[in-house]
Amino acid sequence: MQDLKKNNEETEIKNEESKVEVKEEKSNVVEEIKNEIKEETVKVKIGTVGNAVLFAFFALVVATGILAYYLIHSTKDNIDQQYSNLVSDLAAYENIVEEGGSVANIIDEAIAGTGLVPANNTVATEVTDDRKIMNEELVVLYKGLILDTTKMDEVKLKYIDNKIDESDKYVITYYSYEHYSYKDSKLGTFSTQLYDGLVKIEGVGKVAISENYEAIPRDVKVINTVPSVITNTGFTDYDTVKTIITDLDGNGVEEYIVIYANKKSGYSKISFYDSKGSFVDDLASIEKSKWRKGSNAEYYLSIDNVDILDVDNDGIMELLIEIPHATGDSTVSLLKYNNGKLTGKTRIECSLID
Ligand SMILES: [Ca+2]
Ligand SMILES: [Ca+2]
Repeated sequence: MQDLKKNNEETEIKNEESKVEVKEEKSNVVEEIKNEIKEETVKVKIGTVGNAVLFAFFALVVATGILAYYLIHSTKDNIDQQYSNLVSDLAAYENIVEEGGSVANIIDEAIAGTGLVPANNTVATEVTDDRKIMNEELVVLYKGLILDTTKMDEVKLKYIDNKIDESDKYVITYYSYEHYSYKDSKLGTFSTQLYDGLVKIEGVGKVAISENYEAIPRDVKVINTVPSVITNTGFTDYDTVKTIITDLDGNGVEEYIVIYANKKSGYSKISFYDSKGSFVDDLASIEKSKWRKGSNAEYYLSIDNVDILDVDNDGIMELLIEIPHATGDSTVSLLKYNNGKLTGKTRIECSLID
């Protein structure tokens, strides 16, 4: 009995031991599983961090791409703008090309004009207005040549040296006048033709002014006779007579410029009369003996030799008398009539003989 009890106890002890072992095994398995789960968690965490870095990298690549695209396109627009400015400026330099000027110089000058070197877009779109500001003085052109209007005298018309002069300042918008009235406003450009290496301005009217003001503020009329207020009867000898009637000085009464020619004697003349019809002075004349020799061409002073407009913006319309010369280059006699006084060169005897 004792033995049986002992055996049972031993068996129980063994069972207990085996239970403990099982428990320990279970515990170990649980620990292993836990460890495995932990490892997985760490892996998953590492994987999440990796994805975030990858995403950030991808985003950076995309952002860099967008930035590069923007920069390329904005730079391209910038270059396109500057290129078109360069092309338009180069057009103004085509005369230099004809002269055989160096292309490098042309490009240098064109770039200097556009401000291309600093990569910004400061090139003004209102180029003509900017250039107008550059001109300290009014520019007046007569048949595309520069007319100095600072003094009342017979003045020589000046060609433009587009290699030396600040020639860009002449490539501007001009307000043109023809036949005693305003014509239009247009950009004047250098002539493609050269005159002893010099140029003139093309694309503008007979008289062109750089500033926009009313150069013909009062009506200018032309009649094919001598008005009755002029009592001088000497005109009966002349075949053609034209009278320009206008209030030059703006004092409310009109003055008279009479142009007349005798086709038989070959004599023609331009004379000035005041508002009372009194003779003031002869402005210019030419006689047959001064016509071009060896030529059948007849020459009479005509209304084409006379222009009337305010060339110095003082409200008084000046007289512009074109004086022909044997060389072919005309001069212009500028005269101003104000307060009953005529200033300028009068009684000019024209000659077409060398
Ligand atoms: Ca007057
Ligand atoms: Ca004037």
